[in-house]
This record gives sequence, structure tokens and C-alpha cells, in this order.
Amino acid sequence: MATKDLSAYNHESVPNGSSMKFGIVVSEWNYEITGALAQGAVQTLHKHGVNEQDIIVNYVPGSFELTLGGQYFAEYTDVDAVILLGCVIQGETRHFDFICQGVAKGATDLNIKYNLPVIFGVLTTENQQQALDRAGGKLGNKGDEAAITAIKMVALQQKFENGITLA
Ligand code: DLZ
Repeated sequence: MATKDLSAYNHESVPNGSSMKFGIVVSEWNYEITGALAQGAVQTLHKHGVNEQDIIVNYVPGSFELTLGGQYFAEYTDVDAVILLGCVIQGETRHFDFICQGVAKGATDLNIKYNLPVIFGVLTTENQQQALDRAGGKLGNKGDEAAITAIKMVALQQKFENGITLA
């Protein structure tokens, strides 16, 4: 089966992030994976001009807590976007489904409630290998993609806020 590097993107189409601020929430559960996602996200933000002091990273125990971690950023900081990073690996019980549904719905709700880009960077895989493949392995790094998505959404929001709606 052909593989695809999920992190391949057109660098020139990514706006400059030097005036943007980001909050990143990282799940400690499956940290081998989520730490790599966080590293990818931070590196990618830097690559596109985001300053060190404008990236705030906080940790939560598991992916289920990512929503509330994101809400804290929305309520108590002035970040332009929040990136949620987690990894849920299918187990023998239905816990997987509940966590995935919870954080997906939670992230969606935060976007709408706060009119703030809240990026869903949560791997939901059948096994550890699939997660490793997507956290700096043969399929790229989902953290990079989350960072790019965050920058692009902040730029889009700024465009609307500046009244340029007819481009
Ligand atoms: C309990 C649990 C399980 C079984 N699996 C995962 C997982 O694969 N990935 C993850 O991020 N978190 C997992 N958790 C922890 C939950 O997200 C949460 O922290 C606990 O249910 C406490 O609310």
C-alpha cells in the first residue's frame, strides 16, 4: 500500500505567524506519542515565524481533559488559537469511543463558544504503531499539521476582523 506523508504541505501558502499567540494543550497519556506531536507543533510554529514567548504549553492527564484545558486558555489568556494534542489508542473496552467522542465534541464546542480556532490534533488509532507512524514516523507528524491549521485559521479570522471579506 502506498504511504503518504501527511505533513507534506506547501510552505509558501502558510501565513507568517510572527504576530500570533498560541496555546498548546498536551495529554500526558501516551506521552511517547503526544510529546512528539508537541515537539512537531512547536517546531512548525517557530518555522513560520511564531516567537518563543508566544507559545504556551500546558499538560492535562488524558485526552478527555483536553477540552477543559482548551477552555482554560480561552477563558484566561489572550491566545489567538489553541491546539489540542492527544492520542487515544483502541483498547478492549468502549472507553476509546467515549474519549474520542468527548474530545471531538468538546473541541468543536470550544470553537463555536469562543469564536476561537481550537485545533483537533488528537490521534485516534487502532494500535501504538499507527500512532508512532503519525507522530514523526513514516506518515509525518500530526502536530505539524495542527500547527499549520492553527496559523491558517488565525490568519483567516484576522482577515474577517479586518473587514476583508470579499477576497
Ligand atoms: C482511561 C484512558 C484510557 C483507557 N485510554 C486513554 C488513551 O488511550 N488516551 C488518552 O489520552 N487517555 C486515555 N485514558 C484517560 C482519559 O483520557 C482520562 O484522562 C480519564 O478517563 C480521566 O478522566
